[in-house]
Amino acid sequence: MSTTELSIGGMTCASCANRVERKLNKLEGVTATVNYATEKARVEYPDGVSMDDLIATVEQAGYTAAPPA
Ligand code: 9UX
Repeated sequence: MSTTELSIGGMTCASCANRVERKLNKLEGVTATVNYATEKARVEYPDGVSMDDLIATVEQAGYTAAPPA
């Protein structure tokens, strides 16, 4: 299990954060909380999920995601 904080781009209303959150939480073993104000997603994810999986999931929802610097 790992934890990361992704920077989310493209969210233009608070519901966007909920959309991103639900998408990430659909991944097996993933627990995500997205903060619209800070544009950050705190994500706990299992060994079977990669950083690229997380980013691809956010991008499929129509937003951008970047790992911590
Ligand atoms: Mo708000 Mo975001 O109307 O995809 S939900 S812009």
